[in-house]
Amino acid sequence: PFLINVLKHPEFSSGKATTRFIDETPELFEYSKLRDRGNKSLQYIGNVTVNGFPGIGKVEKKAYKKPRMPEKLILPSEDIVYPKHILDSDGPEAVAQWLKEQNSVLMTDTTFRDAHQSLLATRMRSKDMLAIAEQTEQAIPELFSLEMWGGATFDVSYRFLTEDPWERLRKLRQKMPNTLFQMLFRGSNGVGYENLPDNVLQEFIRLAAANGIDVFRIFDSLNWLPQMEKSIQYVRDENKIAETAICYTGDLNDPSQTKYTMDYYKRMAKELEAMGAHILAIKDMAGLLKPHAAYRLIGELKNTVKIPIHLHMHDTSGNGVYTYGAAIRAGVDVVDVAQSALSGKTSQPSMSSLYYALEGTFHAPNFNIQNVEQLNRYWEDTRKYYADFEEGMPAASTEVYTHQMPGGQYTNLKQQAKGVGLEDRWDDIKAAYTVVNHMFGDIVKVTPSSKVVGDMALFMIQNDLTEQDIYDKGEDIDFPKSVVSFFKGELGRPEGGFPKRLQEIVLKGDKPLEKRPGEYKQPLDFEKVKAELAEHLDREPSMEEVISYIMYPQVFLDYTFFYNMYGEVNKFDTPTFFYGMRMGEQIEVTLEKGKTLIIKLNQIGDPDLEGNRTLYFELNGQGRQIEIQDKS
Ligand code: 3PY
Ligand code: ZN
Repeated sequence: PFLINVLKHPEFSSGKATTRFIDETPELFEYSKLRDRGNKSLQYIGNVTVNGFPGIGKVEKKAYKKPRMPEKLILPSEDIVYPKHILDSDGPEAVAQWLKEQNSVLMTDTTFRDAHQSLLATRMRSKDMLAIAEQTEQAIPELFSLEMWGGATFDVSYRFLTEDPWERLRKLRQKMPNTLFQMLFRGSNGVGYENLPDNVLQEFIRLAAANGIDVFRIFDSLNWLPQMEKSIQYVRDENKIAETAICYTGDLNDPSQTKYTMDYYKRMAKELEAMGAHILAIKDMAGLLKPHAAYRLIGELKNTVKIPIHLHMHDTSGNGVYTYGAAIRAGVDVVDVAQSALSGKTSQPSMSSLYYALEGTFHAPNFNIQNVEQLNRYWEDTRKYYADFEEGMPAASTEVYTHQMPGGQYTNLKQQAKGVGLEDRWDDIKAAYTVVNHMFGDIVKVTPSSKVVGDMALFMIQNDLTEQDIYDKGEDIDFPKSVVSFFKGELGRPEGGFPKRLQEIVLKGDKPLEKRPGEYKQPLDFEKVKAELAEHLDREPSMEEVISYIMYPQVFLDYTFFYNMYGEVNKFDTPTFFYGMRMGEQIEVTLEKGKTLIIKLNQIGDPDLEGNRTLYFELNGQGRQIEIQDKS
């Protein structure tokens, strides 16, 4: 098609064209580029229409209503104070000081990160966030921050959504210039599952800050402080907010609790403050903090440290708002909530429920509830797109107090179990999870330590092994890689050390690390990696791409391969992205301002002998046929 355009071009046919003709006539390239983009889009739609989306399979596309948008937002008053402005002008300490001066409890909205990670297998697409981003900033300018990056969203966006997470960050930043952006950072594991060299952590934090992150919630999956120290320093070096988290586990008020006691939390809080934390977070990733324990914990911590306290929890048990109420009475400064439509169960408690629970009280949060109800309608409608990823629990479940599984892991482990045909053994897997936690010495369970416990639980059920079998036959057992790595000390050290006997069984004579894993790692040579990646990409990569490739080499390469094949699939509306098109349907895809593809699917042919089907499309009015292999 490109050559045909050249031949038809008036300058070419008049004989005036020179060898520089092609260089000097860019509209030909534009035209051929748009055609190419159109073809790639049809390939994607054709494929997902015929073969379905990974993890969902072939499902008939439903007719969705366009999500309701806010229509009557009360806009922020002129004198509103945005913590983002305080950070940018006066630095992180000033934000911490400002937080402590507020009577109203502040809120972090997790809808764009943890809420969908914990309810919808992290599958929320940027397009659905961007569509409501500006209105979110207008509707709730009183937010402390918006959690919208990090945790599992980083690799999932490459892996399953063919989206660049950096682009998500930059685009949201453009639409929400006045809101503090918060991310979840897994200490020495960055946004991955394994220890990274220190210079990689540093470069990642530098880039995240440069692209728009303001608040870094740093945690370690075993609450081991040496794994957090470097990250805290790197965030401070960027003049951003280092929010350091203590992961909450067990039950503070249980008289038999010997490890995770009030003294334990107080000691950690003091050490984190001394390391330079601007804010202390209590990260209750499973939702185990009961109301009376919350009152006690927050009250005592307020008397222990000077920095403000931010409470994060999951509403798995259904007690979330009650726990928040107690924590707020004890003086907590910020709590994490989600828009109602994406709240509750394994997600965070609802922002609006909390509003009504506290209405009229001294610490009541300050925001316009009618604005929030309007945002919520958008999320009610948008959540429907993701119905096929709703693998979670159907209602609140107090079993979490027994198995202690983090909200973000629940759906993932269930998927993992399904993947190995153990879906029917879910109750047994939960029970094994409890047993494994006990065998490991009652550890903090959060990514990636929670994955180790989950892998081991699944492994025991899969191989019909009891706890006793592990001790009796352990020498002959090939343990999952993550379990070996844990006992080797590659995630750091759990409180109270490793259970010696099990460690010996798992390591089979290998010696555990004596120091922080990062100390064994050489700084990575970025120039070398960059050159390697340039070979793969056939162009100079950005530093963001280099760092993504370092953390997720195969995932990143698969993403670029897929992107080259199908183009900007992030521009499709979500139902089309997951379900393709119905026969006779017409959609519009805006690639950029002034460049819209109008796509109509007229017919799907029967498969030929090789299983190929021809799909008959119209692309901007012109007939197009695409051949797709039917893999069913
Ligand atoms: C993550 O690390 O992704 C988490 O959400 C941990 O709670
Ligand atoms: Zn969480």
